[in-house]
Amino acid sequence: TTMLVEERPSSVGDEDLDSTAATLPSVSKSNIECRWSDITSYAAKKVQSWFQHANGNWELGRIMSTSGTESVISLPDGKVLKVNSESLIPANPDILDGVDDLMQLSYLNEPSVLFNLQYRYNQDMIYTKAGPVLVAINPFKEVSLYGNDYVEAYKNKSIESPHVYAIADTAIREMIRDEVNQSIIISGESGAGKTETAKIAMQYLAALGGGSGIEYEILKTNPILEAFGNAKTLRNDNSSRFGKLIEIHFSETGKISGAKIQTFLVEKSRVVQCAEGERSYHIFYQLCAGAPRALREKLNLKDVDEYKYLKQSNCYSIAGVDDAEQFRIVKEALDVVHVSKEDQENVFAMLAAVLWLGNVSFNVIDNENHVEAVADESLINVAKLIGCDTSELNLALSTRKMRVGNDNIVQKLTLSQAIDTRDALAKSIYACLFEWLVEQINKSLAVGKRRTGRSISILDIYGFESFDRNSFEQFCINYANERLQQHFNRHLFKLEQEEYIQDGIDWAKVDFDDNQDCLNLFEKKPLGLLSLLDEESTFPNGSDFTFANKLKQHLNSNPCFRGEREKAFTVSHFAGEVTYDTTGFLEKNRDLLHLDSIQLLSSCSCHLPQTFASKMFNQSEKPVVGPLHKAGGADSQKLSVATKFKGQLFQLMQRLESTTPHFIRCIKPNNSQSPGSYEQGLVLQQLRCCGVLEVVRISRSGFPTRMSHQKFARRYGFLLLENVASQDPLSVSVAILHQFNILPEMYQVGYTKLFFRTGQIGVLEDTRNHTLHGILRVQSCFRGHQA
Ligand code: AD9
Ligand code: MG
Repeated sequence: TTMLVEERPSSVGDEDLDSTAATLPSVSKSNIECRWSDITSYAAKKVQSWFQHANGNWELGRIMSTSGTESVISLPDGKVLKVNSESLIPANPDILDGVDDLMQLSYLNEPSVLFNLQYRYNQDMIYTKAGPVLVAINPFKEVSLYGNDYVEAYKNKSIESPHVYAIADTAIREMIRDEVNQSIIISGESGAGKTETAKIAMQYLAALGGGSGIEYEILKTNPILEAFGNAKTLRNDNSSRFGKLIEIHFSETGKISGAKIQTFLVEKSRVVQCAEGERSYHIFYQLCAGAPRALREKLNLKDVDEYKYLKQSNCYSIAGVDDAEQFRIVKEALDVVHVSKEDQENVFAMLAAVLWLGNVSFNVIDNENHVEAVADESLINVAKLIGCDTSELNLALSTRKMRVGNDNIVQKLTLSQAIDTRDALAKSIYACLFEWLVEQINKSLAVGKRRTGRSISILDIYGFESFDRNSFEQFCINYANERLQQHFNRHLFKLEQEEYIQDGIDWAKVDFDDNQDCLNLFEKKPLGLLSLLDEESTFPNGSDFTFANKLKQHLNSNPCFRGEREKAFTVSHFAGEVTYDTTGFLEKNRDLLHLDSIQLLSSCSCHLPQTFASKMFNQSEKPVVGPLHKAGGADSQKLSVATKFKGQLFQLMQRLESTTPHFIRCIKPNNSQSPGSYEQGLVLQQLRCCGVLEVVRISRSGFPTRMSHQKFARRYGFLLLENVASQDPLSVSVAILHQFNILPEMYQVGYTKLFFRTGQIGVLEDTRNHTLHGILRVQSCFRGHQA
């Protein structure tokens, strides 16, 4: 019998008959193409179709009959409905349920994609490929997909299912094979799982490239950065309030040799104000809960509810989190990255200073509402902690030195001005502390002077945000996402294009719309959103209102822009329209710290503030010439926040541009951070926003399936009904295409390969499988007879 199996029918002439026979289900599963051209023929086959309920959810139904524009469908619960045929969307055959790459779906419509992801999610298969992109759906519970066994399995390639480990593994291999730096770019909205995904990728890289011990330090940066840069928000108990790029360096032998962290735009405003139910940065609560007695006494620490900055949001703890224990973990991590005990204490002193600053209050001293700080415990503590006199501190908080013409004058501040000055000081101390920490970590992780190796960068940046009310923070975040999206599009498009050009394909047919128009709206000079914002920010009399008017005046003809009532405007982002309220834009963009505060910090005796003060001076674009203080204007000519951010983004893009990118898109399946709940509408909105459907669309508009002329002719040649005169693979291929009536727009013939649109190969594959089945059946009958 063995002999007989090996005896292949000569007409097949296929090199992989045996393997095909063994894997029939998976071959047909990946390639079946449904070519029913109209709903009538669906009905004939009682095919499955998507039906949308009034609440927006999709359900799978079976078409029972169709007449005219109406169809009768039956739903799983037994209900039978008469619906408009046009409202039905074709569903994939059962055999495609839960495929691990969305590209394998015959129908890539929204409900099919949603259902496929849900089908997998219900079985804890949280990872799915969407062509070149990995989609990760947050499980909100522990899933047993990680750890040493899994690392080993992905390393040995004994598991193939989509995973962050697989992405990290590909990155390492390609880095070594191609000698090109790699990047893993993680995006998704708040709470979708970006930071966790980044950590999972880091774990894999550390496991494979470990050995020197530096990988341990790299992993320990996570608890530190999370303590200082994450906070509980309404969306995520551990929300990152900064963007992060970590570049992990490898030696020539593939071992980790060091790392470098770059951070982007930390949300400073959270230090002085946060919404009800949210928290400020974790580290404040950790310090208050976990500081040992000696430290408490030294810093005069109180309980969290005695600090106004922490008290205002009415939320002190996070379910399931022990802040005191976290404090211990952070201190240990600081030890690991070589922050000395002395510096650690300085850091804690600065945190305490920020907390006490929030408690500083003011007394009105005259009838023009001018104020003076109350010389109470808080003022005394702040002065002690930052190392200055209470009187100096009081002056810095309640007056402003100005230069008018040639005269120096001292202006007294009103209550609201003094509060702003106090808060600006607190925000600056915190932001500088954060920057200083990142610097220390980088020193500890520094790659040796011989930078011969290669690197893998992991980007964990805030995702696209669209709230009821969107402010300057969303404006910056969404601009960043617009830039990232362009990188994403360009890259995926470019790859395709290169292969088409190489094979002589008319790639102009692959139409593609990018988001250049929206980026231009932001970046064009002088009439773009960023330029106009900066211009208005330098005008002494500029206000949010004049800014909004200026936008309307100059940008209303731009198709991506729409002026709104009052002080608002709308931008058409790639992920949807967002309306921004300009309130606070100018102030946040100027981000002024008055020179008095800078001088105060540079003169005080504590070691850290001096480092900060020099940082603040360094932020100046150029040496400040002429009068330092302009009445009502900027105190120092430092870069605006938006301009600085734009510069950072350009640098980031340049760095990413020189790497081979791997994209991971995280999805949040529900808004309650709870396991097992998959809200279709929410998932769909994110798939649209983060461009997953777009990628699938791009891939569809391209020709993702490729096969050489030889392989194609070998694989399907035996299906030809008529003999082809010439036996060259190209002629055979063309004859096959004609026989199966594959439409001309569905394929392209290249010099060496045939290129097909998604799913086109399916019909051929299906027929081939049927024919092979038939042949095998005949064979086994034959075998039976012999026996
Ligand atoms: V934000 O933009 O920083 O607000 P992220 O970073 O996208 O957000 P994060 O990684 O913090 O979200 O995930 C939120 C929570 O989801 C985590 O705290 C975990 O409780 C949960 N999560 C995310 N990914 C996983 C996972 N792979 N396994 C288990 C997860 N839990
Ligand atoms: Mg995060």
